[in-house]
Amino acid sequence: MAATPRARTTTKAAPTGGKASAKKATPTKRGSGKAPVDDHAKSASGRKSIDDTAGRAAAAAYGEQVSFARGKRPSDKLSKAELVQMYRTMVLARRFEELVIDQYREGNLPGFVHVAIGQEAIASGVGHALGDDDFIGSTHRAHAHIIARGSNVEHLMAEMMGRITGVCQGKGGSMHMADMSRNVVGANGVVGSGAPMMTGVALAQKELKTGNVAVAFYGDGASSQGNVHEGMNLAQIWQLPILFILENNRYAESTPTWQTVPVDDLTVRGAAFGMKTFAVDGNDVLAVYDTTAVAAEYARAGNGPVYIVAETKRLSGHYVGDAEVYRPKGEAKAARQTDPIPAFRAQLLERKVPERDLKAVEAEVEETMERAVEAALAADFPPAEDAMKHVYAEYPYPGPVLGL
Ligand SMILES: Cc1ncc(C[n+]2csc(CCOP(=O)(O)OP(=O)(O)O)c2C)c(N)n1
Ligand SMILES: [Mg+2]
Repeated sequence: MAATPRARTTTKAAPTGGKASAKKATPTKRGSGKAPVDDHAKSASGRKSIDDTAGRAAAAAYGEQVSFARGKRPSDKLSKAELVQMYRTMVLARRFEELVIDQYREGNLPGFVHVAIGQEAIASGVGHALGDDDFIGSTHRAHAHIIARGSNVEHLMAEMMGRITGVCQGKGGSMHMADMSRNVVGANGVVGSGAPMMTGVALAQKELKTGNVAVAFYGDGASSQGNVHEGMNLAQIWQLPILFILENNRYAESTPTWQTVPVDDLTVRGAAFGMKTFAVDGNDVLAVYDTTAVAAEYARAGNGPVYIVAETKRLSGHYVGDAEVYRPKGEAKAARQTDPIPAFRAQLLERKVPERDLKAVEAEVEETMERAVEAALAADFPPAEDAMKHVYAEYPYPGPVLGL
């Protein structure tokens, strides 16, 4: 995986969050980073008993989109090669998960699997805006996040299949894979637990003065979990270098968000902690990149945490095998119109990236993934006598521990 650009931009986010006087976001045109209109508003307006006017007012002040003067977006500095790498990350994550679905159906992949098809722009935009030494903590839907950190897809696929060549020697599987060689502290089966976990990682970065930031991904469902609120609260109290990135796909399993969250605009949850908060179109990879770059620079400079709400759509079921009977008619088809991969491909062509370069990337990803599946299928399972190894940390820990 090619190196990602290190986004230590000096571009200022405007306006600054947390001020009631904050100016609303300006961009409106396509690709400008404006978060999409809430297409679930109809469902949400069916809720009569909760008046969220106050929440909306607060969100108007806090949930800004980052706006930039002409030519000042961090992504303006990306070379064509870097843009193509961002595209490759998205295509790689998509193909990885398509093959995961195939292998699951073939019976080669045990456990319970969640894919993030449709959400790749968030993974790629965040992954490419971070530095190599930054940390991420993910969720039960982690593959794309980890791939965007540059983890080896052969080892990830082997992990999915419980093989000894896996990134955790086949003992983690989809929901518990970690890759400390890429500062991936872990996927997580316990919804919301990435927030307090990464708050701890961020505390370590602050104490050790590493200059690194921690990123905690979580979903709209997780945003109601107590542990998320505890993590955000402590991070703000201690002014830690952490980005809380909420991927708002508007479902928790089969339950639409409007049935479980009493506010329509989730940015208000950052406002509750007085936290700098951004809203972004999570299907626009460059907008995600820009927002993350600004947020990471802010947190890295010691200004405290940033909360980012990225609107997106899950184009697959909650888990592989989900019949999705809970989806309103036509929703899945409509969602496919906003698929971030063809959208970014079109944007690259508009920016005069030659189509042959994109085709070459697509072919290379295909080959890479075919090889990864073959290698995983050919690898051994870990020996039974290793079952109790690596359950508890061994001291002295062989490292690496948080970059020490
Ligand atoms: C603490 C905990 N509660 C419940 C679950 C069951 N569960 C797994 S995924 C999920 C939905 C999470 O929704 P969201 O946070 O929006 O993430 P998404 O699945 O949309 O990516 C739930 C409730 C769990 N794994 N852990
Ligand atoms: Mg969700």
